[in-house]
Amino acid sequence: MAKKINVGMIGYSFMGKAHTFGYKNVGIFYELEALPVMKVLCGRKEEGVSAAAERYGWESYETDWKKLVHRDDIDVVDICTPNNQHHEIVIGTAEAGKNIFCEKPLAKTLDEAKEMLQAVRKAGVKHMIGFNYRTVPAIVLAKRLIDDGKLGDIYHFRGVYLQDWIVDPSVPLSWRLDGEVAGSGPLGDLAAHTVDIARYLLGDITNVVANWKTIIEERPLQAETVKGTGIGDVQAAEETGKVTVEDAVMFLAKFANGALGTFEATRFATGRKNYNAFEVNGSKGSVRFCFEDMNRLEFYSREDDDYAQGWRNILATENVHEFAAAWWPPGHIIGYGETFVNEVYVLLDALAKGQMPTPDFVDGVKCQAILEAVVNSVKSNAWEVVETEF
Ligand code: SOE
Repeated sequence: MAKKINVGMIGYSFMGKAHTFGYKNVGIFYELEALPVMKVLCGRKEEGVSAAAERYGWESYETDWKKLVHRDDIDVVDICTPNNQHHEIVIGTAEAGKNIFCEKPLAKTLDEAKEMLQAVRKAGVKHMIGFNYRTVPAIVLAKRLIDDGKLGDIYHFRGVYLQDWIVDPSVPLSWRLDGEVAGSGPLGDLAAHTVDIARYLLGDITNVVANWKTIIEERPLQAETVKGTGIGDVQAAEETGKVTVEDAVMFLAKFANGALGTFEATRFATGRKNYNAFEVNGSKGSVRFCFEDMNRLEFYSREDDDYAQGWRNILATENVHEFAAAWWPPGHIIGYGETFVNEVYVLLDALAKGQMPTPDFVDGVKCQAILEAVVNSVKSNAWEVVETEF
């Protein structure tokens, strides 16, 4: 009989649904040393969280996260709340001696993130941060090609994360547009992913210089969250409020390995829905990826015969492609939800073996340090050094 890992999850909207999808499906596709038990779902509104617990398949519900984290029958706490709650809940959970899986971005500020890392280190608990795109087979393939030297010396990383869900001025002020709750706009929500992918592929970033803009400064307040799966599914009120985050951000970066980086994140790229894309150029070749075609990686090699050089389009669904082997036969592609199943497998496999999952809170803090340097650069209008030792 496989061991069990008892999970308590805090938050049940978009990321809560995605993580639940992970726990419910991981045992179908992965041989696990320990199976997850979806013990308790936590949310502030009893009516909402009780209905979600029943629909999603959680054994029970709780409205007080402090009670959840102190339950003896919980082994790991999964934090899927808005960003402003991560700091308090992580510290309280670490003090309760529980392992932690926290959604990105780790925190609203670098100081908060450092305190969270200190708390989990002091408590000696395992910790993972939810950079789900690290489990996309095509992105893992990009890393394998780079690490195997197929691109040669790396010159450029070029990453964009483009959405357009708030280009309409009538879209209300949901929490992702409130600086007090989110900490930043597309910088923490989207560029955090691109920064993590860049670090996963090429290593640390040492300097940045940035620019950002709030394009629509006043929006209707949110009246209520309407049923639906979209992150922008909210009802507009009569009153309006100020947008207190950037709508679009761009920055240049220097990598420790000498590569040059360009980053862009916006929710005003009209027509782009979840356009999480990057290109890496090196002395021997290049790779290019776009999440809107997530099963494919484009690869160019100067080592091909000169008459045969061109962009190859690799379908990363073969057993030889990490994470792909767990899924369907070659060519039966996977989607966004499956990245959370892969991520939950990484978490549960590490916990069952008593190991630290990857990416962990050090990755979260290093990402936060880059985001913070971007904020500082917008203020100073100059290049900023990124803290890289934690
Ligand atoms: C909203 O922009 C969002 O849901 C992000 O919060 C997620 O991290 C990203 O994966 C998809 O878009």
